[in-house]
Amino acid sequence: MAPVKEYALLCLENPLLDIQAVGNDDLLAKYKLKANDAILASPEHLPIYEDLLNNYDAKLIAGGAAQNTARGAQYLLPPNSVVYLGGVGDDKYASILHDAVKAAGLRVEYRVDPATPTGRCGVVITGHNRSMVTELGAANTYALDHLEKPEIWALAENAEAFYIGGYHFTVCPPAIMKLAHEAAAKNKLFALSLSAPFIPQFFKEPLDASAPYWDVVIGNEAEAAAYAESHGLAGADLPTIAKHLANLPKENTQRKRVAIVTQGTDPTLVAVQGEDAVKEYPVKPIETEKINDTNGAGDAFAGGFLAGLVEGKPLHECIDMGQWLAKLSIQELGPSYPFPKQAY
Ligand code: 26A
Repeated sequence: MAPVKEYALLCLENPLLDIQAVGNDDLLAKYKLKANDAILASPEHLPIYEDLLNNYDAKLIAGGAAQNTARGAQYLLPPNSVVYLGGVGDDKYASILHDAVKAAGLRVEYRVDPATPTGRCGVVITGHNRSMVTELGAANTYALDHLEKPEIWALAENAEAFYIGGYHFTVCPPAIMKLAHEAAAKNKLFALSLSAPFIPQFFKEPLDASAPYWDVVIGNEAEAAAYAESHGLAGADLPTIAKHLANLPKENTQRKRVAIVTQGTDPTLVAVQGEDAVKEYPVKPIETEKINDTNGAGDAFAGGFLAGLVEGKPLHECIDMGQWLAKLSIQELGPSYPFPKQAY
């Protein structure tokens, strides 16, 4: 296997601090939340952060979906393999994020907006479900000026693979497209997560503009179903949706697109552009008592999967690495990975 180039993987999205607690149906009802969802906070949601901290013994945990993925990929790769971009404020929450990524060996290049607080995500755990309410704060003021700084763009030019959290479509589609064009022009890998049902529902236009550039697209069952619904495929089964995603028109014809649909404990579905069969990969079994919480399981899967791709591993092994890291992550509190490090 070829050695991994320094900072071969560059990730972009929204750095957030998770305020995570075990909740109950009353708490969900109070803020009109679904048990398993991810939304942007409206004004009526804003008291939830203090509520979680004061009344539910919430923990502060480094989050932001693609930042979790970046930490996950770095977990499996040699030191200095992954760099992550996003926007934060100049506050206590940003320093908690800095400490967490430092411990994980992840390099971050944050755009600092001193006028806006670091973004927060309230995470309400009920059983194996998690409901997330995000106030993006400074993550929302990320802008192209940061990506275009010579020292930051040099990182993009150096990278061999990009991973975009789809949540970033709510923030700065031009930055996503700039990386997409760089990838296609130089035959680099461009991977995207659908992130949440509301992305294909409400951010269809920028999502679709990026679609021709996807070499890899990852979503869970709810995100795939939401994509289908907003693209005239309502009610299609998951293998059909995976196949549809894999075979959308593609800009860079030197790579075949891979579409992955995860579905919790059910098998991971993998469709490859131009191939008839949609393959199923059963997930790694785990005893229910060992599951701490499933928040971040999908991010961990993407992290393991991307680490495999960056190392040039065959597809089936990349899937296995994703499933392995997801299994480790759900045994931790929040979107975290065990320390000391376990070897794959
Ligand atoms: C724009 N939104 C809503 C978001 C997020 C988000 N990350 C970026 N943008 N909403 C929730 N998350 C993160 O998802 C992780 C679990 O997959 C949370 O911070 C959490 O760590």
